[in-house]
Amino acid sequence: MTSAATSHAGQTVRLTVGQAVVRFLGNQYSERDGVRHKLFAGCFGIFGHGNVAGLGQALLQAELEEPDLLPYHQGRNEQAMVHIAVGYARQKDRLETFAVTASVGPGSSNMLTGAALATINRLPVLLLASDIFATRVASPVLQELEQPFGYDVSVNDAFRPLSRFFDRVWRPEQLPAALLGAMRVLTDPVDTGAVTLALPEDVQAEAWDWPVELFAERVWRIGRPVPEPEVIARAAEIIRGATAPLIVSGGGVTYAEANEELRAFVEATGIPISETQAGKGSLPFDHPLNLGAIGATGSPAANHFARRADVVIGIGTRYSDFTTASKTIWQHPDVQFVNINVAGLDAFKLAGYPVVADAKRALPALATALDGYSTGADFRAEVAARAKAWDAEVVASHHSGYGDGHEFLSQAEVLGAVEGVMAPTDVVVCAAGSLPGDLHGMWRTRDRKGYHVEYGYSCMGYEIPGAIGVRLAAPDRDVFVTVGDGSYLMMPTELVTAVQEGIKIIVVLLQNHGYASIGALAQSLGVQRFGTKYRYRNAESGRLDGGKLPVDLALNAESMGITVYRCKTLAELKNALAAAKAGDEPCLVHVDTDLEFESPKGDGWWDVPVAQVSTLDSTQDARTRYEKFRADQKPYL
Ligand SMILES: Cc1ncc(C[n+]2csc(CCOP(=O)(O)OP(=O)(O)O)c2C)c(N)n1
Ligand SMILES: [Mg+2]
Repeated sequence: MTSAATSHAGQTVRLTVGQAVVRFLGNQYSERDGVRHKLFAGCFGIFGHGNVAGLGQALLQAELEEPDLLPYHQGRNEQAMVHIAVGYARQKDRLETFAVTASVGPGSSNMLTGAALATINRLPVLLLASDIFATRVASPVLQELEQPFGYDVSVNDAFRPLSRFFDRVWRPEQLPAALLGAMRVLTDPVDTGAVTLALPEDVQAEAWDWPVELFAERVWRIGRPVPEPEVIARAAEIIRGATAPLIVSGGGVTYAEANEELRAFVEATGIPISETQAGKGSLPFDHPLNLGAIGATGSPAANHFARRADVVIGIGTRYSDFTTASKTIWQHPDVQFVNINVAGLDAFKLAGYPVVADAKRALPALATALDGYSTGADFRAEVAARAKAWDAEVVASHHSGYGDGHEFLSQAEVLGAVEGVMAPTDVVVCAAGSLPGDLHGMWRTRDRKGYHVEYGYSCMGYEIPGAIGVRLAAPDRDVFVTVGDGSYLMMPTELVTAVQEGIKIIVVLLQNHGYASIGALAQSLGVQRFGTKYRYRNAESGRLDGGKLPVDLALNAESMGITVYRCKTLAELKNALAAAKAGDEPCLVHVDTDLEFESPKGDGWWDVPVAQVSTLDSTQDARTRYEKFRADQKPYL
């Protein structure tokens, strides 16, 4: 949806395709609820052949002549630049984002993982992938992948299944339609995700006479589809029949900025909420009707009510396997689902009754239709009591004194210390490892934008760049990144970007010399922590079970110019975190933690198949356990 541009009929302006892209992007706006936002905060880029003389030249010219049009930022790794854009877009509730430009071949294909991540999380990012010559005179060029079956194929075709919109601009005339299509998808809450424009390197530098109106300011209205009254009436009828209803609150609640509508709905009806990873923070953790995390990493409180629920109201959730505990979490024989979602794909899941609408519009309508309905006082009291009991367990784990009796601190103690220093509106960022599970289950979120765990793709390496995006979007909030040593090693590169731009992120690096998460998973699946510890190859056994590797990640971080605090004790950690919070610069707090410590958690299951036959006892035992859990699975439709 776009408002009309002012008429410049007949006038043209001669620009390269690269210059036209920059000028166009700098003039796009989004609008929701009457508030206008510049759609692109800027463009991240790493140059090489393919974009240096096209988009690179255009960005330089803009920086010198019109610095606010589309400010350029440098990244170290193309995947990381996409993560920055994703972190930014999520913090901005999908109303604003960044563009990312990369060079031909590896520069562009490095963005593939970021594209998948953005699309899975339904977050808008614009990827400007450089492509091989349209003219093909000099083919094959450096970094061109040749296919014997078709000369028009390049590595960028791999973006097609990962993007919600893909177009390759072989000719300048194709550019206006490609740009408008890209904006339509980026600003559509149903379709949004990675949008990729593949721009051949010769075309980027080619001049064209563009109609002036292409560059007029355009405002893309982000709509709020309203529910049909008949649909609301039927949804209310289903809910009225419930004695133990439960809401599953997903990321869509927050993206729709429907948190207050959700609060009003639950307070009027007494229906408790449970939260997915993206939905964490839908309500403050201590709201008496917030049961906290649901599913495989859910709290015992939420999972208890999930098992009992006769009507489940999914709001803005895509019902991932972590949310449904691989479809074991619903145990009521007649459980029914009512799903409020802008996306039909999600609204129809679990054979639910679909309310295809915006949560901010649907919730008040449903509350009105449910006038007079409320869960019982005993039910509400039990909700509050179970939530409180779990919170007491969480707080106890923060103060367990584990580190006093062991070589290293426990992860729960570290999380308690981090939470202790944070203001309610500060943001915790994470993505992969054992931390997301602990954070989902245990983090005491106090603000609707205070929790940012990327768990659609759970991509190791998202943490640091994602946090940079969050901080760029919310400079008034301190951003604490919790990252394991494995994820850190995948992508520490953007520490350099944080230093370069003076972006204050506080990285808390938990060094446990391996993969606590996959180690525990492997053990539960009968695979004995195989391949999950960072150990020397042992000359005697021939296996990777020698001494610890002498990696010093604190030194590694220091070498990138960031201030580093090394902590061994809880007291040192608390001091370091306080200093980090008080400072203005990015910094990294390095702390050793126990690889085999397991935080308190609920009993949610996650379906990861176990070998059906094996010569190992550990695997056979795991298979027996696996089959028991599988019997609880409700393979709904
Ligand atoms: C890019 C990527 N590769 C592999 C995985 C699978 N994986 C999930 S967690 C994990 C280990 C994480 O290790 P670390 O960051 O040290 O955290 P810890 O498990 O020790 O808490 C792996 C390999 C992933 N999520 N992302
Ligand atoms: Mg680790």
